[in-house]
Amino acid sequence: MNNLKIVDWEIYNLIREEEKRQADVLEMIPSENYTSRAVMEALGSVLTNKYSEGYPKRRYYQGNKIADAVEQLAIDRAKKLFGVPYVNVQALSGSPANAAVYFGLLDYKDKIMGLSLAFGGHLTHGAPLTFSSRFFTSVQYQLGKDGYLDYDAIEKLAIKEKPKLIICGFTAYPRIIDFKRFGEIADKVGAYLMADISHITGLIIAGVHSSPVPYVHIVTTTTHKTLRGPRGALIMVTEKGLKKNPDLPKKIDSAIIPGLQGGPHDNQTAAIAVALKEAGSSSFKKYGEQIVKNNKALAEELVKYDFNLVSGGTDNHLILIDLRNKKINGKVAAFALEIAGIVLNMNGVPFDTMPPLYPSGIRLGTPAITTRGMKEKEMVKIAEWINKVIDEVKGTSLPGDRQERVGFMKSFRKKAEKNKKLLEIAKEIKSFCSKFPVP
Ligand code: DSN
Repeated sequence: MNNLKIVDWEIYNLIREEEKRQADVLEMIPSENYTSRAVMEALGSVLTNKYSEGYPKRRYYQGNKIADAVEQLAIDRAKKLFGVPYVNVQALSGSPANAAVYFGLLDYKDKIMGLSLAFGGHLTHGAPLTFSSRFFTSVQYQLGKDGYLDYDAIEKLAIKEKPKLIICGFTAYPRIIDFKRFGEIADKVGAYLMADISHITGLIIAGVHSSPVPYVHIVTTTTHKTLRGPRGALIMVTEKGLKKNPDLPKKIDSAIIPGLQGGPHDNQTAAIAVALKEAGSSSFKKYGEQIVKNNKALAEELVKYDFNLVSGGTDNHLILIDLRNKKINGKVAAFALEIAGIVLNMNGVPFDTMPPLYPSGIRLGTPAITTRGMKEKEMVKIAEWINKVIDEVKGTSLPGDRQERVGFMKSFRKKAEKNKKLLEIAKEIKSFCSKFPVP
């Protein structure tokens, strides 16, 4: 980054600091990962200079022969990897991808049915305040008391509400999704079925989670989570989708442009193509398998420390911990863990009585630390550290009053930043992390 250093030392230094932060801590936010250097090189290439409104061989501007080849490669690789007949690689990220599907398929106020945010659905799956509930009529399903999807209840709701689109695929669900069952439910009520597999794409490619492709009409995914690519998204139509409506590709293409976006980011498209090539390798299969092995090992260890895991455990890359038995709020815990070098996120848990900004749980996972080469043995140590941190701060009670909570968090942060035990753990983690190089 020699040029950057000369032109803008402030941004240069911030990037260097972030590089160091990412290397020194355990990155355990389950939606984050480390891309390869090859992906970053494509992302930082001259392709960022080009405008390419339209699609390969159908561009509005001149000079797009190379952009066409880049986009076509990304499309072809995605088609092959997922086994689908149509892919759009232009959505800038997950939310725009989902928006394009809704605007392409639905009319204003048509009914959509997704998992509630409070139970692990995504914002764009019909959550209040978002475009998905403001432009469309949103009906939301929940998890059962056991933390699992309750397919009978989902079916009953679908029969009652008759949504035009059902959404499956989640952001905080630690179990395998039965896409076949979702397919049967959607077919029964004549709804379109979309699977948002953003979190589990890498696991599907690696064969450690079943694919939704035979059962759903549309698949969306971000490209930067378990897939390990740049930020971006794919929208796919399946054979089943084409059978239901042969116009789906056309509808989605035109929902992206001119509907929602202008020119695609060709550098991003190239980086997606690189990530797809990497994901097609045999080492990626091993990577996906190891994510799940690590996560299961971590879950087993956490249970030994009396952590209450939503649904009792995990089948995939993420773990949701309900901290109520530890008498600590998720926000307080996430902050203390960050001081100690364990980066995860606060998260609501099913039937949470706390508001989203002070939820009762935390969400963590193994995609990024698996990229660094950590294995089951390392999970034992990580669980021990998590337990030590929570032990250090548990019992820290959050004031009931909203205003008081803000002041409380400020003073908690100040104290935590000087807490000797947390700082000691951070040091240990930094030295531990140095043995597992970031790509
Ligand atoms: N922000 C993503 C996640 O963390 O799951 C979803 O958009």
